[in-house]
Amino acid sequence: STAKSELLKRLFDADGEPVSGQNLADEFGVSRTAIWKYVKELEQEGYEIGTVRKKGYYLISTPDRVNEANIKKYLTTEAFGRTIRYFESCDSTQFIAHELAQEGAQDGTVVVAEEQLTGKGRMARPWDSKAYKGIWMSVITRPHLTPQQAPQMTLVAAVAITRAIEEVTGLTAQIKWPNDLLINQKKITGILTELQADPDLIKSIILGIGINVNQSIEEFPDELTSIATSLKIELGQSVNRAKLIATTLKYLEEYTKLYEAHGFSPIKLLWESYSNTIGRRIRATMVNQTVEGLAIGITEEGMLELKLDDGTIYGVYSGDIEFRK
Ligand code: BTX
Repeated sequence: STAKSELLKRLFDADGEPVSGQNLADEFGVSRTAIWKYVKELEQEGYEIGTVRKKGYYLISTPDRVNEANIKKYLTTEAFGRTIRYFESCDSTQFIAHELAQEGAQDGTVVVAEEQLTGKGRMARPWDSKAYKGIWMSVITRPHLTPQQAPQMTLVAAVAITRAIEEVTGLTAQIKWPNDLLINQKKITGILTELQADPDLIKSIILGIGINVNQSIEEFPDELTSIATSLKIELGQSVNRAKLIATTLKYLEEYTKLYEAHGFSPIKLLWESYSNTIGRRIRATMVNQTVEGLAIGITEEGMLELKLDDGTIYGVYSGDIEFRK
């Protein structure tokens, strides 16, 4: 309601000083109870509001939200994030992004939620997406790439997110092929790349990005406490999610353009500089087989190259890897 947003504006303008509920009620032509109800609603939305007896209400803090206005404060991109669809709660931003892409959403459209009820990882695995604690977003991209070049967008996103985390927090994540970012060996980010394409034409690539930002360790489910971490845990202080989203979109746009214009080589260099995978002995589990060998590099196709014990070179196109001694 307009009275509610006017109330909020007055609280802002008062800069922490109390604002009389009675005066506001008189001015807006509503009851004091109505003012009190608006205050309660604002508290529901995450504003912290204090009361001083006989003096009125004062603003303690504004909510940390990843809504359009907060993201756009930091946004410097041309296309990415220029259209933002924001949800307090949803099943999965990925589902919504697929629908929007089908309906013709423009390149760089972002779907972001405070909470996902059924966030998903690869192969329908669940992705824990606690309310207000992380970045749960899907970016609809329409790059000029062939379907063969699409899977490498996961690596483009991994590099972009690593750069953004570095810029905003000073922390350096390591990329574990193909789609995990780790800090201190624990998962900080997951990326899910999905395609809408005809056999020879990409319609859209939907980049699902999950970043653990402000969870404390107790806020992860038990089964994740030994494998997951958040930026707050690693840094010892909270991180501004809206700023991290805007910075991620900046690098995502920059590196997508770089990939379109100059192919995979420059991305490959960046990726290798952040990777913890090359030079390690790993086991790769694919749909119908498992191989073990030394990770020697990634190819122009984003495939992981393993040197097996018999000396043959084996390309892993998709799958999960674990490090071996
Ligand atoms: P993944 O299959 O590589 O990883 C999923 C696995 O990661 C799970 O099986 C679990 O072990 C672990 N895991 C689950 N939740 C978390 C978490 N919050 N932090 C660390 N580890 C976790 C990774 O898939 C791709 C994830 C993409 C998530 C984004 S969020 C926005 C978009 N919407 C959506 O539903 N998914 C994407």
